[in-house]
Amino acid sequence: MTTVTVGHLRCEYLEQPLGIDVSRPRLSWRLFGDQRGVRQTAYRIVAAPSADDVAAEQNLLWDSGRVESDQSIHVVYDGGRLRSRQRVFWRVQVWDAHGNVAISPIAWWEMGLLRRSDWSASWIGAPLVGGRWTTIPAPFLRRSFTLDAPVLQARLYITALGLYECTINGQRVGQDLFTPGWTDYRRRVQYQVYDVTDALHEGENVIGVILGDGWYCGHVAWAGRQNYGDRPKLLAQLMITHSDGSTQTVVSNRSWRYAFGPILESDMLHGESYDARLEFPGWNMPGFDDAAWQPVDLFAAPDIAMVATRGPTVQRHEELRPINPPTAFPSHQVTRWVFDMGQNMVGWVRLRVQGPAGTTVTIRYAEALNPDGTIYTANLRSARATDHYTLRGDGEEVWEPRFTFHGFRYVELSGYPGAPDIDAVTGIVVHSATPPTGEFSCSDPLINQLQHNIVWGQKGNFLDVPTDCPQRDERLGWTGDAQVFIRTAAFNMNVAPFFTKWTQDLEDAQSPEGAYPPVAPLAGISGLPDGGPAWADAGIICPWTIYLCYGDTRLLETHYPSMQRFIAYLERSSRDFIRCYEDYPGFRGFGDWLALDGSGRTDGGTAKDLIGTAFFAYSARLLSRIAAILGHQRDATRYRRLFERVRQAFITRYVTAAGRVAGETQTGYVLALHFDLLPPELRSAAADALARDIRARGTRLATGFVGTPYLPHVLTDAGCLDLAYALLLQRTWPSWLYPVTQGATTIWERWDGWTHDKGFQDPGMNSFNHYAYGAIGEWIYSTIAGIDTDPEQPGYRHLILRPQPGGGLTAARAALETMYGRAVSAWRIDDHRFIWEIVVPPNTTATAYVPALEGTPVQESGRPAEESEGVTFVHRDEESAVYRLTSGTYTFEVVQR
Ligand code: RAM
Repeated sequence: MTTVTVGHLRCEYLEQPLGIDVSRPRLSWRLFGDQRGVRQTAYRIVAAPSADDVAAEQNLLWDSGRVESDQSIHVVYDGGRLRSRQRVFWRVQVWDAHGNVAISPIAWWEMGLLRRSDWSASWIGAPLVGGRWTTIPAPFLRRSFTLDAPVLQARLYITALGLYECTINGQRVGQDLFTPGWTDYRRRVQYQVYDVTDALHEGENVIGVILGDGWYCGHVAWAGRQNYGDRPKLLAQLMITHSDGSTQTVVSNRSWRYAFGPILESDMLHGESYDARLEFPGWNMPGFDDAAWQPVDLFAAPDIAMVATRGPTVQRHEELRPINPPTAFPSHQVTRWVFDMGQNMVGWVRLRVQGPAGTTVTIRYAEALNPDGTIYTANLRSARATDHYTLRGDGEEVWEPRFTFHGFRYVELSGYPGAPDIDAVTGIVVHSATPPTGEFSCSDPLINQLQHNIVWGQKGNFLDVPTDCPQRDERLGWTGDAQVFIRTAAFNMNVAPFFTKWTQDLEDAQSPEGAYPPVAPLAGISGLPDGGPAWADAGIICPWTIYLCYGDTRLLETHYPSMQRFIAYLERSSRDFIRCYEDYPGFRGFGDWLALDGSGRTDGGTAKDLIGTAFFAYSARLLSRIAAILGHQRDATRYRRLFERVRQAFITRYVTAAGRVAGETQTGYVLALHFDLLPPELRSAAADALARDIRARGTRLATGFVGTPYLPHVLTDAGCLDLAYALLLQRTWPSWLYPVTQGATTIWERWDGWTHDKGFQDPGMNSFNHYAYGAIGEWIYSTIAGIDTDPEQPGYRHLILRPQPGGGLTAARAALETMYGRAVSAWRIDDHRFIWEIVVPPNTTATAYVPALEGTPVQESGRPAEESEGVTFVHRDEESAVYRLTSGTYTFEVVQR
């Protein structure tokens, strides 16, 4: 007897999303069943205005009918046109290959405000204070209103230019931080939707909002304040349906009042200052007398797109306790107390303090310590990263900032009344709510710590946009960094909605000529319209990677015209297919950023035109594949030809007849090999040259941001698995494990951010939380543990399971929550036996490469593999026995000689 169930219903990747604006949302579900070979053969979706209608199959907005198909993700809603605020209920029925039928529970999604005319609210705020470089107090806004009848349902549609925190009757609305999120506010702003039915009651109610500067008018990088606008503004629309069917709308308008209160300044980079003596108790509750508050200013509606929130919002996640009581650094003026959170984290601390009114506690944040144990802040550049709290003086006070964040491991308190104990500070970790999907561990604790550091680098830098770093005056959506790390990110967490939002930021930032910028959202700081090779190419690589990992064709479709403009721009701006040629008048790129062989500077390393041409070829080839996937055959052929031409230009210009690549840098070889830019007969000579260079450096890499991510893959594909492992296991710098041996808890920006002989690198650019080099994570998952997807059947529809043990590891295990369910690959070497446990998610298949020397028998769950249910023998070579698997759990075993 086999059974199968269906559930885990998702709409646009989300569980019951409230307020989406996708006119044809995509629906996904999962099949569940323990037995092998769970496979959907048909489905039927019904959608209706209520759950009862769905159950009774009446009043349907959509009935897909029975569709003979194994598709269970991204099925496009094809029913009646969706209106603003409409909630759609749906369920799916599936048939499997054994004739089982299953029906899912009922789920829903709800539409947001689809038209501009749905908004009757006005933009409001406080009068202008502050200028380009002066931080300002946060306005508190309130409005009291009366409800005459019980509330059946209420929705709050809300956004700001700046940041907002909203309360209704004193209760915070939602869990989201830094809303409405960062977009290029000159073009687009997101709004959020909340179900606030339970927060309202008959009688007097109060909506209270605090506005922060955020990215809109606070400091962004080194550019000063007011990059998008001069002061924060609010737009809020509360739409209430009473139980008698009547409706009432409360909107932001002239009737609101404001006051400046306890938040004296709040800035993303510099921190927050709060004077608790200036609080107005009860300001956001009914019964408060706001006679002393002033009427708000009204602003014209900006001419920008108002869109529903696409990506995950930032939320609070774990809380960290310092690992030791604080160390005191007394001086004649003040005692500084330094706490170690034990982890380089992003967020802030919750302060606990008791003392006389008017006492100010200063909180500073740092990633590292000076040799004397005081905090090291030189690398924060102009970011003050300091919070101030001034006490009310009425017993224990607990405080957290609202509109700032810091990247830190160490916290310094000064001005603290008395001696703080270990619980005076608690670390609050915040990041975009990208659900964890991957786990990796192995028999080497240093690699496990590396994986931990990669994950923490991701947490700290996925803060609404993918940022380079979270601590200094930068924190920008650097395109190159994002491109380099995206594949690793997609193992660790579900980043599909996160990048759906950010690829739009990237398109918004595209220049009229078609160039993609170095940072997105654009913040007017770089002055560069073109990010250059490996940075600008994020515009193609990122959507492509989301397609690979989540089967998301729509993202490709959405950005296809933009990608075409980019390739056209490259065609126009290159000379004889050489991109960023030597006397190119535009920006030639960042080179192999931070490589230790001089790349990125003019005096050595991998040439910028070589990198440019290699990425031109790669992007053209990806676009050719994308065109084919989208059914644009003519385009596919055209981009394929373009790739061939650029490839030929690369060979002519950079490759010798002996397989040497110009400059003979590691990154030069890596790009030529990885992007298939060599005549086939020269590949092994090139790989040999690469391997020789690595060995000549004492088994060390010399690659920067551009070459490093591909390096281990190139070595593995060239048959140099041992060398790839040796590089990974290298403990002296430059290497991934050197920082680990020095106690790092995140990935460093530089291979030599700190070394035992030189100390700290140049404080002008030395982040200890920069995920780019964490891109090794991709190799760790796909090669050590051996989980990968098949580009021909993306989204892990067909898994490639191919662990390649080495480096003396005796075990490795990875699990990945795919769109179809959980995949696992866990191997161990036990008494000369290789034992490999696999889970293939329902409705998928896998190709498993069992590492077995020729002639060695392979067992699966105790019997010869080829006789096992769900296992089909494919072929054997000297290294592995290859099987095709249906879904289910398997244990392979093979004796190793
Ligand atoms: C640095 C950023 C980023 C990198 C650029 C080129 O300032 O930190 O990591 O992409 O420069």
